[in-house]
Amino acid sequence: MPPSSLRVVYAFAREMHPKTTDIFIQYGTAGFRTKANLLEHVVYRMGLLAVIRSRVKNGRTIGIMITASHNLEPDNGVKLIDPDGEMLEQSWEAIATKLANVSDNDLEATTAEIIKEVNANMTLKTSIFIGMDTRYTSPRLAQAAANGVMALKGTPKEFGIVTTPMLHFFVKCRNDNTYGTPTEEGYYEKIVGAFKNIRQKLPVYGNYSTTLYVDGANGVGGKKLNIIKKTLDGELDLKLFNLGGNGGKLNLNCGADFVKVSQKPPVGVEHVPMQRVASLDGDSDRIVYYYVDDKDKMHLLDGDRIATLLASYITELLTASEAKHLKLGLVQTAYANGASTAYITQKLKVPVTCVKTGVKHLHHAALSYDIGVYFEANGHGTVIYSDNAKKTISKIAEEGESEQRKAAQLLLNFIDMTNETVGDAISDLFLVETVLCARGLDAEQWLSTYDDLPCRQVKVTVQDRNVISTADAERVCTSPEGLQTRIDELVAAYADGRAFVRPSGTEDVVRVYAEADTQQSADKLAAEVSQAVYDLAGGVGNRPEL
Ligand code: G16
Repeated sequence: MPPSSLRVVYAFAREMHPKTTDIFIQYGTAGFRTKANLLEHVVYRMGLLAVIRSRVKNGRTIGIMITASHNLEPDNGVKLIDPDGEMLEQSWEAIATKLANVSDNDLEATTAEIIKEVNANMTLKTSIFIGMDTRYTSPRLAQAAANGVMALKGTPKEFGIVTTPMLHFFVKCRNDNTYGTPTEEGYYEKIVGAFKNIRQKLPVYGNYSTTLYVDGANGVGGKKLNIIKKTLDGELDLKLFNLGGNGGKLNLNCGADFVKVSQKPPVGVEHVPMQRVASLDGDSDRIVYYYVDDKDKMHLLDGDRIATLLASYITELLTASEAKHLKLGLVQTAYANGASTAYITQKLKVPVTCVKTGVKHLHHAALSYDIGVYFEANGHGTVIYSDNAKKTISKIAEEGESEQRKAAQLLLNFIDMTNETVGDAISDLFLVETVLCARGLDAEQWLSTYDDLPCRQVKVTVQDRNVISTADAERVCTSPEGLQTRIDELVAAYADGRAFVRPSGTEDVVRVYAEADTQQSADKLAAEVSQAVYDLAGGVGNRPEL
């Protein structure tokens, strides 16, 4: 593409997607996120960037997802998906931020500069996959993305309303046809097909019940499960709630983030004592489980629980198939409950790596294992298998002794059921249900594997959350001065106390996490640390109360 044709980039911007705000926006934990009405020019420019990125990657397909995932309805967001279905390479986040923030007048020149800097061959043909969540602002933003793609002579392919992990899957399949077919049907065929396959081999027994309640967060995941439900032939009896009708608002008092952070059951879900419930988030990239006991107490089974359940089952199958030499490891963040880390390292004897928040960091760290299980406590995670692991397991499934072969075949189904590109609530749901079924467990038995330390997570609003810097996988606060010393003093007063603070990359808040030996202590520690943040990091509004 000769530089003169970049004029259309400016023309499109000025006529259709002008930059109407001077508010600086940054590529955060999972792309750009803010109020939907501030995003149109950003999304248009991400359409441009997706084409440039694709051309740097020899014309391989790139994805653009319009979603603000767990955020409330007025927000929206955009993130780019790299050719293997993973999050955008981190070194490109700064480029994305630069392009998002230049004035319309500088857009043409900046686009030309970026093309030169990354050495993109602008003559290559390219297709860009675009998906969106159910927000009413998403169609308009998806159109802006498509216009950005066309402005640089790329071909947009729009998938309409899909879950975020589905779009990651489509991108991967488009660039690697051994992984699957890049359509919604292809996704169901692979993931749900593997679940049905494995269920033929694992009869229901023990305390496991095939009835599962689901909180769809009034988002896209519940709608897709409604399609899947009809094909399950009784293998799993899904009772779906919060599907977006009856005035239910996206992620409002429901969904995985609400359940995890507030430690309360969602509204809109029928309560049946001891019934296992899976709670998804708005774009279905996260899942947590819970049940309410006969005394109305809610018990949470979060991402840490899912990680330990999957890691222990995979370990069991590796042992049975005599592929123990494959190195399995688990990746967590600072939010992981201390009791889960102790259980994984001491009981399961599985190595653990701790990294910064954001699946991009977890995914990257998990690649260093033959089999990497990664989960954030908030329910965002998956399992990834190296080529070596897949080859070894396939070989045993074909050539091993009878018992080894059986275990390896189960593992192959398990791999097929996994969306390895990113955390996927639907795929994770089928993985969890498989393990619970294989072990004959109900939710209470699942919970009994270890006792969580009581914890509390809260948000503090400050003038500028970027005044907070952290180190050591966000476990240490390096600025503002004095804050970490204050946190250390506060933590020292509690048995099993631990606390950290970090700026959110998806909301305009500082997050505070605390755990201690009792819920009362965890709550108090979280409140004290919140006050320290408010005092030392420029709190706005009311000072948090003890
Ligand atoms: C996104 C990221 C997650 C992260 C979460 C919260 O989730 O994909 O990795 O844990 O945001 O991030 P932060 O604490 O920086 O706001 P989702 O489900 O919103 O896409």
